[in-house]
Amino acid sequence: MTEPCRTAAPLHPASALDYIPVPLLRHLQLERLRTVVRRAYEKVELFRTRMQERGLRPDDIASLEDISRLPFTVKTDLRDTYPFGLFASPIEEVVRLHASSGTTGKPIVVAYTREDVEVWTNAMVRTLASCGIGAGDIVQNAYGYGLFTGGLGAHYGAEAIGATVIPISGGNTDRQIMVMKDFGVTAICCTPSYFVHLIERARELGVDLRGLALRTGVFGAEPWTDSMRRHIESHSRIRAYDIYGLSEITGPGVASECVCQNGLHVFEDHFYPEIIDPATGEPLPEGAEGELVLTTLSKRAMPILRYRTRDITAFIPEPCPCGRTLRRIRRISRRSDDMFIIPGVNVFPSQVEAALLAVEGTLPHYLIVLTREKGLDQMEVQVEVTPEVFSDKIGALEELQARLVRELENVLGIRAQVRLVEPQTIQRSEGKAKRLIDRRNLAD
Ligand code: DLL
Repeated sequence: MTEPCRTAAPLHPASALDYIPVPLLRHLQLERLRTVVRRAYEKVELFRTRMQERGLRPDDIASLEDISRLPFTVKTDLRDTYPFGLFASPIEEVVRLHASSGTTGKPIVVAYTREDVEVWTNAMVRTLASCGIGAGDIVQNAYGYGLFTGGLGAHYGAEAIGATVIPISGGNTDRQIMVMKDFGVTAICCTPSYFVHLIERARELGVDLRGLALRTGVFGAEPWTDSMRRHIESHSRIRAYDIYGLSEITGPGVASECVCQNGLHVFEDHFYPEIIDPATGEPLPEGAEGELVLTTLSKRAMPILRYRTRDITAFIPEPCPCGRTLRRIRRISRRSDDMFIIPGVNVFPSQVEAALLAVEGTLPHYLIVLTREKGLDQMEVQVEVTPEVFSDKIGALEELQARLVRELENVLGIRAQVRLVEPQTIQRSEGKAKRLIDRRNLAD
């Protein structure tokens, strides 16, 4: 943390729970855990069978530590029970469905009762409040509306907090910029990569975001780095906050940064977090990096026990200067399944991003392309350079390329090829950015 964090705007009443004394929180969590385990056991065959296989009955969960006796749930469990197999409520009580497409095959479907939507809204109100948003803010919601949880999740939260919501959804970038300017937008919700695109398009249209009323960005749904945050903040003069969530657990609203911008507070009264060793499944000591596992404590339509998110993070043991008692997790910079292996070395796209942004003259638009030539894996990093560098002499480009190769080698320990490309060459996304193309199987 480079600067002391400011005090938050007047608190929304829903945020009171963010400051709950820890013993009370643990008590509440245990009560809710026992209820949700019972519900999962009684209503969902998969959970009942898994618990029975372990000789476990709901009453065996007598303390929070007992959570580690429960079986994990993984993404394929949601696929295998597609579409409604994990529902714990009859369809008459389900008021909403969302779905997440995933990379292959059928999507996973998630369900909400009216109470579930209320809990989700409460978590989103607390998310937005912790980013300093409240009544009087004009919120441009550029997360996609539809089966993706980002749009409606942020919408319900922003409306409930009393802000004015513009449900513009993703895409149509020129119109986004017009609305932002003409309506006096003060806060925007979208993916960080889309906001980078907005900055760039605004500049092309002769609009400097630094001169607008915009002051807050609520960014999530994909990994991003602190270097990316610095890029965003300096090009738009906003405070860029990181928010985290996933459809399986609720959508956005699982965890959020506060004004300190140093770790995300988990809304632990609704979502119980654990960090485990992804290889052994064992809980890790406080502060160690591992896979985040989440249990829904309040969900009715689709309770999920010990969901393995594949997202890699760590608890931050120290209390947060903002005064919230909710535990913090570090920014999620990677997923255990977005790692790729290049002869003997494990690489995460976020490491590539950090290396690229450490070198001046590049833009945060990049693509990693993996190929296999004569049985050997090749990694090429395509990165856009600023218009200034691009129009410079060839020598400058070559020097930049050499610097990038060195920086990547420093960070990754391997030599990658770097291809500098003109601004606007790499495809922009309206939602989650695609950073990796793996052509190794095709190229064999
Ligand atoms: O992305 C929900 C969401 C919407 C979160 C808007 C934040 C803002 P899914 O489409 O199910 O749900 O994708 C969930 O996205 O497991 C992470 O791998 C990744 N992810 C979400 N937020 C972050 C973040 C929504 N702040 C998956 N940093 C998760 C890094 C994130 N990764």
